[in-house]
Amino acid sequence: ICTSASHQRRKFPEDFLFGVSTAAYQIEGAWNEDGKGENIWDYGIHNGVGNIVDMSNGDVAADSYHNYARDIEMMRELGIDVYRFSLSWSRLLPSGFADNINEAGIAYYNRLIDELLKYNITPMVTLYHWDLPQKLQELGGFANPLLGNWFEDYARVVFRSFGDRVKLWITFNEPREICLDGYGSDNKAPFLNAAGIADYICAKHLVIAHAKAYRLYVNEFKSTQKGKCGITFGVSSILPLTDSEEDRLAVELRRQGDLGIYTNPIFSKEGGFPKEFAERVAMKSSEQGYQRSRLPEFSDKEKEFVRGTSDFFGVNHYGGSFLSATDGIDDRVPSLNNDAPVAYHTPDDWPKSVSSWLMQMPNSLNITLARLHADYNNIEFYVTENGWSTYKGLNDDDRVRYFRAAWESALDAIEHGVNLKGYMAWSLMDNFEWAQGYSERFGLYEVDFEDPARTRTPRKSAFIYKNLLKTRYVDHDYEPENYIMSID
Ligand code: GBH
Repeated sequence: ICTSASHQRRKFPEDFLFGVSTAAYQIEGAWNEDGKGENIWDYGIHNGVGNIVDMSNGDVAADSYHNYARDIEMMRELGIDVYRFSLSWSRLLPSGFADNINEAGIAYYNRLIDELLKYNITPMVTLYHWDLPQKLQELGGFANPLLGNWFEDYARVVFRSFGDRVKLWITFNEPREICLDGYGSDNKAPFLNAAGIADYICAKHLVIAHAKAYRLYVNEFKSTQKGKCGITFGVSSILPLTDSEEDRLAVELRRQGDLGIYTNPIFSKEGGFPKEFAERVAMKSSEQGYQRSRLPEFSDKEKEFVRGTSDFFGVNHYGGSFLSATDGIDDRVPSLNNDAPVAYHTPDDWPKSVSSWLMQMPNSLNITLARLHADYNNIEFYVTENGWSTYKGLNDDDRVRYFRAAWESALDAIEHGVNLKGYMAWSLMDNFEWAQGYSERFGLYEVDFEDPARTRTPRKSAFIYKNLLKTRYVDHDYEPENYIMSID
């Protein structure tokens, strides 16, 4: 049993990488500058397809296209080791295809990468954080089986342009959110809302696209560039509400539908979609009158092609809940909720963020990592996002409370034997929070979105994170002396 006193002196390993995360559409702005093409968020919001709570968009966002030097100054203030950011596909390839490479886009990311390296900050680069070129969406996007070829061609341009300096690659950020939120609902671009069908088609094409990029890296770049290529999933802690067999089975089936359909093809021994979930969707589809399962199949050749194609497992973790079995009759037909129905429960005493979905579950990061470690043993993990939302304001004590608990939980996971290599806070600064616009803030630094200069100011949590990075243990009593930030 660890008392809180002994917790205080548990240190993160010397080679553990600390960082911060961002994503292109959420911070860059400059949506149509210097030859950038339109992406699905530009298109969806400008044409009134997407529903953003505050009617905002990412046209300017934190304007990091112009403010990247200040962003890097903030990273130096914090003392981070690694910066995870994403590339805008349509800034590099305006049509989505590699026929026309936008040199200004290449130059922007060169400036960013070179400035990071100048200060010994390691870039970790995500190729896709939700902003597909609109031209490719018009061809079906992730519903088109050729998506894998388009992604491979894009990845080749990226590896060739930046791989001499970038050694940590992530193909996709959060497959489930891409497919379930973008194709199976109208919460995210392309706002397709074809539940129980398009989300499953997307899942198959996405993992194949991931594997194509990974194999391209291995075959054409890895021996000279010597980097690693992985993928990042959004993983919540989901636990059965009771120890009844029904609750336990309902959670396991749902876990397959939420996560396993993306992770199993890549990380499991047998490959392909998880068996029980595939059987369930096949059965439901037949009951519903479909001539074949709504969940596509993998051929043996495809299974082989996708299996084992990741050097590490990226985890975006925020929170969790208790799940119970339910009959699903209130859900849309077809849908994931109907195929694998569950009801969500969160105790009243869990602290609430300002995001409806995000509550502070005790020891949640360790619960998530321990389970993944058990399922996919010997894999290297990075926590590629972890964070808490507030309204604007610099005194973010509840973010501090959340982070301290998460860091203790990360230390628990390391103690437990999880091969955790690094941790990245979401986010460096406030940004365009997708359907929530600018109404919810995740930043260590506040951004003034009314100010044309998009001034950034450190929150209390920034000082606390800085202290963690300096001491490498969680000091629960630490209070910043003054609120003046500087580069040490
Ligand atoms: C991350 O996803 C994203 O990678 C990042 O871009 C984002 O800014 C960050 O979260 C904070 O939100 O509205 O009830 O349907 C986190 C996982 C899963 C959280 C989907 C929001 C929507 C819940 N996300 N979820 S709901």
